Amino acid sequence: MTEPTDAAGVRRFPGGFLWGVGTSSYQVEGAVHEDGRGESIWDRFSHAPGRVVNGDTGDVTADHFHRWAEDVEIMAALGLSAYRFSLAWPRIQPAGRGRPNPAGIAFYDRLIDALLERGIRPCPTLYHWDLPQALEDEGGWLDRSTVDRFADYASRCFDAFGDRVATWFTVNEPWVAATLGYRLGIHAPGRRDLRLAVRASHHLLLAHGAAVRAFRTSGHDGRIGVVLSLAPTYAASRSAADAEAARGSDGYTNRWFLEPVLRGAYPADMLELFGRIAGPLDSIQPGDAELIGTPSDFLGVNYYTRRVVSAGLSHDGLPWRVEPAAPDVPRTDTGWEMTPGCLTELLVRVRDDYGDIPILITENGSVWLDSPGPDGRTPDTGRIAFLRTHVAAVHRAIEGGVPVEGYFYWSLLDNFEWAEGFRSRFGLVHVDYPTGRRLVKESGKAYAAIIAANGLLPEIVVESGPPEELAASAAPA
Ligand code: IFM
Repeated sequence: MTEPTDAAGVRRFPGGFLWGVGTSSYQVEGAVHEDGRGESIWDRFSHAPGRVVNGDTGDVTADHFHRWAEDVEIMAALGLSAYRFSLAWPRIQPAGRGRPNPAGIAFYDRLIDALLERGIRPCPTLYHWDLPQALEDEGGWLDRSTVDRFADYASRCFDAFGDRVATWFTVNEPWVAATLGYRLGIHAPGRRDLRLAVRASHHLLLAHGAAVRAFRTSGHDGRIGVVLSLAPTYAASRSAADAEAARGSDGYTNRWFLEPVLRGAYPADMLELFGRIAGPLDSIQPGDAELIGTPSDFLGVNYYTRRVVSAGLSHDGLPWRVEPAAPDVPRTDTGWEMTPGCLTELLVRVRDDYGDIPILITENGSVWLDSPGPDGRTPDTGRIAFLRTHVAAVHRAIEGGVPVEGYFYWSLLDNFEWAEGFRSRFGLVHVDYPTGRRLVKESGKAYAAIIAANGLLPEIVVESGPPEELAASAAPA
């Protein structure tokens, strides 16, 4: 499947490669009280004082609920072949259970049909963190019954949209949902306890497995898989202690999710570590790992940056410390290191360790704070460099034989960036708050050029100069 650099110097991607963008319901939709939508944990959390920068909420955000048709036109103009969005569980089942809300289904019907009319593949995520508050009140992801609720919700989505949707994502970033929501308390529902985070992560993984199983029995054609946020992890030095710390941190962020999903078993070292530090893992029952490992059709990989760790202790006893960003590595406007070379390494590692499961890059993006000038142009050169170097990194992985089948830039629109509110801008399209006016940034145009060429033109990726320098600076410590 390798498509090497062609005679014209274009780094071509395989035919049929998916070029997409991503968003999620709470981050872009707004309209939180319309058409019977129920309350989600993020409505409750964002309205609590002090939880989100500037007191921002998703009440209106990018107003995608009303402006979806315009957004589909923008996607068509960029030449996109796929759109990853999420279904808001509280729009479909306002209280998290029971008969679907017809108006909620109708919204996604309209969106899906319009995408298909423009030749854009709809790729919904079933769960991108907006749990119905009614389920949270019954225990949420700490309670095993939420897994059953989720399987039921997923089945209803397959029934409603399965005739038109060929690509399904189950759960977005269970590590982030569990760690930020239950260990660090900076995402909904705002708990701070490692024991709870481990429990929530297990139930989120079970929810993934239960949804895959429900899909298989639904009789619908199509493919389904989870979306994991993977952080290639490097030791800060060559010392044995730092190497051990890196292995632990990798186990916590990556292997705890990869291994049950792709091998049907939790990693023994992490079971031992969590059992020792967080207490008995009594939420894990016989047969659970097998359910999580129900074969999926692909792996969704979200990649933003690497992680460098050293020996030490976290506030709650995990035996590693995450190092601050290195001063000599370029950073985005949110301070995250730009390390495209680590994306290639990550993809090769996933293939080497877990075999040839097809991979979709389901998120990759960066924050830059440029805004439109008087001429309406947003010259976001940082985002363009990020995009090009990371697309090049994916191409390198494909050349190395990794079966990457698609790339979704995060995000189509500037949107509500969770606890960061609106101050972080991830979009290829600038959104003016509160008017909602959209303006495609220069990065959006650069992405359109990549899509049109199905690859990187030589003037975009050069053999020396900034992009390769960035990749080189990403070599593991
Ligand atoms: O905006 C988020 C998204 O919801 C999940 N993945 C990471 C993105 C950037 O932080």
